[in-house]
Formats: sequence, C-alpha cells, structure tokens
Amino acid sequence: MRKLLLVTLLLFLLHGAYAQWKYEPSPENLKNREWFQQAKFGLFIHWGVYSVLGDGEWVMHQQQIPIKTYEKLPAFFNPTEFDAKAWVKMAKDAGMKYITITSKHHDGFAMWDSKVSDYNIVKRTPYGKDVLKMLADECRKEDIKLFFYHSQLDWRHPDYFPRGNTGGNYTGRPDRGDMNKYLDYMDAQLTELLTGYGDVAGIWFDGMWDKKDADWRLEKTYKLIHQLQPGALVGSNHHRAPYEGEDFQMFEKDLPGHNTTGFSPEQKIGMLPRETCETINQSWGFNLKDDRHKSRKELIQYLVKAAGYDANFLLNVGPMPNGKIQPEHIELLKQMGDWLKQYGETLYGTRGGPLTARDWGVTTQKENKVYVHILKWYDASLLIPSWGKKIKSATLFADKTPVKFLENQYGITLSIPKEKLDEVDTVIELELK
Ligand code: FHN
Repeated sequence: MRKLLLVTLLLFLLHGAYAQWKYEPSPENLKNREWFQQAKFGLFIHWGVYSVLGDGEWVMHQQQIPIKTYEKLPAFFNPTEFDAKAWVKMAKDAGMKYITITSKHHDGFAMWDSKVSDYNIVKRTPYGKDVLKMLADECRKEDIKLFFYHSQLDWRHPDYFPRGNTGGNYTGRPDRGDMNKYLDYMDAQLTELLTGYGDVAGIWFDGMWDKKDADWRLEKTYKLIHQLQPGALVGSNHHRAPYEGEDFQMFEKDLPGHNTTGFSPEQKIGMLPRETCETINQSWGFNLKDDRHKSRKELIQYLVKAAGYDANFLLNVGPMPNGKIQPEHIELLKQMGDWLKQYGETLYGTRGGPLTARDWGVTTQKENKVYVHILKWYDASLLIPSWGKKIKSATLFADKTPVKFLENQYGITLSIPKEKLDEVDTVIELELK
C-alpha cells in the first residue's frame, strides 16, 4: 500500500514538473529575438519535389496521390539551375534580412542529406546535392540568417498515426503506427539540421493543426532545440496563442488580430515577437497556372502594415523545379528593395508606433521619431489622435520638406500638399519633444 502511495506521489510530481515546465530563454535567444524584431522583412521559400508538378505543395493530398506513385517524383527533380548565391543576393537586394526555407513539407521529403531517411534530395534525385547546405553556407557568407520550416505533419511516414485530417487512406499506409516513433524520427531529423548547418536562426514549425489535440511532445522537442542551439528561435504555425518554449508568434496570411482567412480564430496575441507570412501570388509552392501576382503597391503596403502591427513580413516565393525563381517574382522583389532603399529607415529597427492601425495607415517608432505611414488618404489634411507627446517637428520623409501641423484638443492635424501624396506610402516623420 505504502509503495503504491509512493509511486502515485512520484507520478504526480513528475506530471507536475511537466505541466509546470517554465522555459527560460538564453541570453543569445533574447538577443536574437531583438534582432528579429528589428529585421522586419524575410524571404519564405516553399520548395520540394512537388514543384515538378507545378500545382503547389499540397498536390499529393489534393490529387490524392498514393505514396508509391508520389515516390516517383524525386527522380524528375533535377534543379540544375539552382544557385544559392543568386537566391541570397535576390533576398538581400529586396531588403530582406533572413530566409525561411522548407526543410521538409507535409509530403515528408527531406531537402537535405538526412541520415535517418533516404527519402531525401541527395539520395533520391538525379541532382544529388544538399541544397540546404549550399544555402546555409551562402547565407553565412552574406550575413543573412536562415530558418528552417519543418512540417510536423507527415503524409508519408507510417508512424504518423493516428492520422489527422489530411493524408488519409489514399496514401496507402497501414492502419497502425506509433506516433512516439514518428516524433523520435522528427527529433532526429531536427538534430541533423541543428548540428550540421551552422547557426540556425530558428525552426518554423507547421502542421500541428492536422491533429489539434494530439500529444506532440512539444516540451521534449523544444528543449532539444534550445539545448542544441540556445540562440535559435522556435515558432509554430499552430494558429493558436504561443506555447511554452516558443520564441516568436506567427500569423498566416493575416495581420495580427485579424482573421480574414479563417486560420486564426484562436489566435490570441501574446508578448513575443511577431511575424506574418503571405504569398507573392496565390500559392506557396510553385504553381504553373498561378499568375495572380500581387502588385508592388500591395506588397509594400503589407510590409508597412505589418511593421505598424509590430510584426515582420515573411514573403513567400515557390521556386521552379529547375531551381530558378520566376522572373515576375524577382522583379517584384527588386522593386520592393528599391523602395526600401529610400524608406527602409522608417521600418528597420522600428517598433509598432504609438497609434494602432487606422483606415488611413499605420505608425512606426524609433526612439524620439514616429513615422506616420499614410497608405490611403486623398485630402490635404489628416487628423490623427494625440498620444500625449508633444511634436517638435513634422517632415515629409521623401524630400524632407516641412509639414504644417496643429496640435489641439482634437489631436494632431497634418497638412500635406496634395501633390506630395504618394499612392503607395506618404511617410511623415514626427520628431517628438
Ligand atoms: O499547409 C501549409 C501550407 O502548405 C503552407 O506551408 C502554409 C504556410 O504558412 N502553412 C500551412 C497551412 O497553415
């Protein structure tokens, strides 16, 4: 009897320790969070064997392709035109400070030379090279940080069981499996990524939403990551408020606090650094038929709005199976870079400004300067609420001409000559007293 009581007590204590795990981010981690908050703009890359079919990264599931058939794809994946240098230069010229690339998407195919599974780019494709290694080396050289997107959901692994909402019967897997074995495999693959590719800026998880209430062993996985690379930031696209052990919060295709896409009904905004991701056209992975590219104006305004919401913008491209990025996307990124050369100062290193987003735009702030980004306004004067600080001067950021302003009980009225209004972003720099 006493023995039983003792065991029960022990189990209770162990459970308590688990439930009360309190994550203490390392000093490097905190420093990297700060860097992340200042970085503002990153390149998202969805690339895998699915690009061969030119129908997005969900093609296996959407076309219900059995694993046996899908496994024929790697033999056609030969991205001989892949040039890590060109990709990194493109990102840098666009004003981006980091890259987040899919190490493994839901189809389970590893884009690096994994030792725990031969279902990878080196062992199964005629190309036979580790693209993540090449990219990591180039990023290091060019001072661009590299994150790995890693799908927890896996449509191929037999032990991903019980199955979630996707990757069902059509895959041809047996109706049994051991989820713990799958998670061991996932941890082993993450260990490879965190030990063989230099400093990894972070792991960007996706897929928990496939089995919302499963035990994903987050504590074990997150502890492993923080132990292997204490500086690496952990984030997860579970569409919920952050869990213990995470270092940043992400939003998919929506600004923080919005839910236009339906992904974020449970997204409570936490205190962690934020990021929102969006596609450059309508697809994540390469889609041959998708020509609904966003405009320069839409993309710049999304970046500016994200900054106003204190979030980074992670903008996605889906490279083609030959390893090149679509010329239309290269051009759009270049245009964003050109704009940032002129206006970057009003975004990089800033935080969300003193005013919450308005119909007309957003504000960003750095020390005693507030940047008012007018994204939609047609009149010659704009009344903004006051936030209790006095204004010393107001200047049109573009050409440094003074802007007339009036502070009274109604707020601050800015008078902007109509011809100075810019249809993309009219930035007024306010210097505070
Ligand atoms: O299913 C994925 C999708 O393919 C893509 O990777 C996006 C990126 O945020 N996330 C998932 C959907 O939530």
